[in-house]
Amino acid sequence: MIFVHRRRFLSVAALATFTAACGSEAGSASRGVEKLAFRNPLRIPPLLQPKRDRKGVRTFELTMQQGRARILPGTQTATWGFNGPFLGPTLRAARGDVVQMAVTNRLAEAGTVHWHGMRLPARMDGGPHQTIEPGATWTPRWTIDQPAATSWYHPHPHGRTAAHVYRGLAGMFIVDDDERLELPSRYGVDDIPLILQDKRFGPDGASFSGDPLKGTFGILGDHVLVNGTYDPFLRVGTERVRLRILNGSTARMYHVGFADRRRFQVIGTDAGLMAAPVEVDRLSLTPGERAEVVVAFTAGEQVVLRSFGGDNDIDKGDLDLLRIVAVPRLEDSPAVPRRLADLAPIQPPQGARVRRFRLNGHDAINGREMDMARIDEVVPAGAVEIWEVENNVYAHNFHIHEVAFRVLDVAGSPPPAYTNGHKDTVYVPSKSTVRLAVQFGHHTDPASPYMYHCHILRHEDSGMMGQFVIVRPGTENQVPHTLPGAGHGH
Ligand SMILES: [Cu+2]
Repeated sequence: MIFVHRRRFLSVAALATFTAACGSEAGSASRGVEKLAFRNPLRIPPLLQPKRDRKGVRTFELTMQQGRARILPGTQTATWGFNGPFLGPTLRAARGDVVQMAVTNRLAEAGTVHWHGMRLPARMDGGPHQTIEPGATWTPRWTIDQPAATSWYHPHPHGRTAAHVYRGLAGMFIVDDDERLELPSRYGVDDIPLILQDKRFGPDGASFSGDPLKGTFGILGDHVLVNGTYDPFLRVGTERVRLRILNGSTARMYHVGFADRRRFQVIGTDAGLMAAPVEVDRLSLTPGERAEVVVAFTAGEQVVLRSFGGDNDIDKGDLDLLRIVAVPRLEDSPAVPRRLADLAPIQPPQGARVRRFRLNGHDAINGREMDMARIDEVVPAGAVEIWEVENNVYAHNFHIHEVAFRVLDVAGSPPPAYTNGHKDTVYVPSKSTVRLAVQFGHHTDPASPYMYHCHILRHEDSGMMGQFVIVRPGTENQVPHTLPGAGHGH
């Protein structure tokens, strides 16, 4: 009885806190984290059309800028965005395409843009070394060479990533390949991007509030925006809809499912389609992780997509995300194919190299803070290694640039079946070790590192990050472990 009473007390207290917080939003119609009114049509980020030159190179032009966005009713919020006030357009390219990005920085401070999930040369990766000064344009170019996937892009300036992402610099990057699968694939019609981001608003909603470098995790917001839309609904006109869900938050973990507990099919993980769909009623995403799912609807129904609360400190409370409204007559959709990708599991060879990474507190790995001038690991091109990530403290996750990995086990147990595809970011629960089979690429460059880090941005910015280079096999011992001119710290 005491337990029940205490829970009731907590929920009332939480509601009171929320109501007080909302009271400061002038004219706000916010209904609290549990009861959205679903008044606003979900914004679908526009597809950015690239310019094609005579050689077929596709150039995508992105400009980082400040702006003001209408998010809460009756007010404008100061934000940052790509090619607009808030968030960025969706990039889309196919395997084999030669793409060039022309990223112009119109902010008052230096930034970078990292292509999260892209397999590319380190100098094109947009990590903390590829700084774009105010007024400058950065033009990385590479050939898309990876399976179809839902990737994304966001800044990665060392010590400033949380601030840049929180203000709104993020967008989706869809990779296609020539697989002919009968999956929903009409962008914005039956193939819907969902970028989940939690925010706190300052007085009158004039800006986002909170310090992303404070506390254990930085900011855990009380409002969840989907594609930058507050209180959103989505009307669907097909029997099945594919959702590409990206956790673009700085710290929050979502346990995504439907209010009516309906089951749906997971078809893709971070790095692409799975071998076969996995049916679930819920899936978890920590910052930076993606999932592609297919959901079935019946004509005329309405259902709420929700994040269910958990006990991992970064996932407190149930949060409504989106109401989906099916029109009275739905277009037929083919069933989800039983086989999706021709996906060989990433298999470490006998005697594979094992590397161990201990996450320390909120700001170090293996006892060392990130140092821009230090190479921590040297990996031969094409290697498959076992990386063991140990976490003896509170919630963390782990992202490795450039690679695809398979989660071998979490605290000694197999991971949930729906994560059994290729990934680049993984949750590392408190007091556990996660083992990964990591497949490295073939772009060698002993002088340009890739990053691995916790994608809780408060931790990444504080130094829970390290650097590795990929080199020609046999040359590992010739690589200097300091980078001249890289500078230390941030
Ligand atoms: Cu962390």
